[in-house]
Amino acid sequence: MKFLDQAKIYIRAGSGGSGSASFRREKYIEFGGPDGGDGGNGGSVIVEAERNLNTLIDFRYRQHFKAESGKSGSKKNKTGGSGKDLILKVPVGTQLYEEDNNTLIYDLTKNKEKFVVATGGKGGLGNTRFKSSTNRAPRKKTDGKKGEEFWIWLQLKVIADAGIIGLPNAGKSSFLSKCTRARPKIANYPFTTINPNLGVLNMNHKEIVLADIPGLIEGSHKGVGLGDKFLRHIERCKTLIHLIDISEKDILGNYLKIRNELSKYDKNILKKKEIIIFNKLDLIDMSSVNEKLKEFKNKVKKSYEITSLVSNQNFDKIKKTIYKKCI
Ligand SMILES: Nc1nc2c(ncn2[C@@H]2O[C@H](COP(=O)(O)OP(=O)(O)O)[C@@H](O)[C@H]2O)c(=O)[nH]1
Ligand SMILES: [Mg+2]
Repeated sequence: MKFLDQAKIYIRAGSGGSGSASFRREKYIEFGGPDGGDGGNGGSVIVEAERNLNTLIDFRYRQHFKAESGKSGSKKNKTGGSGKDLILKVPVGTQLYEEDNNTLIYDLTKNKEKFVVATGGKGGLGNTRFKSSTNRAPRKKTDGKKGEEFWIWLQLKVIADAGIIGLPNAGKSSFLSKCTRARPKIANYPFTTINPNLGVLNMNHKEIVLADIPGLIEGSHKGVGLGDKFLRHIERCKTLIHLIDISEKDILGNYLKIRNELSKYDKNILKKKEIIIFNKLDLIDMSSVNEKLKEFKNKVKKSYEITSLVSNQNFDKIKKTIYKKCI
């Protein structure tokens, strides 16, 4: 499976460059003074959130990340160059944990947000710094400080205004691509989606971030199918868009199956705002649609929308509902 929503990496900030011990040598001056410059500071390791990324897969192939060290100082009081910072790009919603994978260091929740995880070491002092009235020719200089280094865990928990949930094949990915410019994989077999895809719905000058949460199935809280990996992403969505294929035999059962899975993972998820959408109206005749909806309405006293993603039926109305529940 390609999707990776946690990764352990080793980061090392650059060390400071050492100070220089040097003396001026000029042709007609017999004893030149000290002129050793300071070392440059080491580069830091900085983590930056990037909306266009949606997995931590890059961190599976590479585990060690090191920022550049500072350069040593040199004669003529030249300070060494600073080491370059290393910037690690991660998806928005990535949390940084200490090596125990339990103590939160930082939560990157906004696009372009940056956090310095490991600070580079300060550069050492050149011998010029140690000149005094009693010591005019100091040989003393100091080394740069070491940069910070340690293991950390990255954990991705997608943040979206609405998470699109439902059984495999309900039309979640199709729905995302209808609402936004995201282009998730769409196919007529379960589990085509293995990354939570994000898309932005633009309405009334507002941006609503939608996440296509891959197939939840019965037992997914126990790790069956791909589902449990993704349940954690739902935690941070404000609203749930629950898609149900109306052409399926037991639409009420299908609805309850997903709700049941959510509640087993975390009861609080059931308190989130909900938009129920019946999809694939084009596949069955109107009289059976009405019959099925009547039964559903009797048991679940909630409002719902109906559509066909093939014919775009009611789509403007659905977008307005999303806007109302998400903004
Ligand atoms: N006939 C019909 N097919 C649909 C509709 N919406 C989605 N599909 C098809 O159902 C299949 C599964 O859709 P997909 O978006 O991949 O479902 P997901 O597994 O929930 O992401 C694809 O073949 C879609 O083309 C619809 O309203 N009507
Ligand atoms: Mg899909």
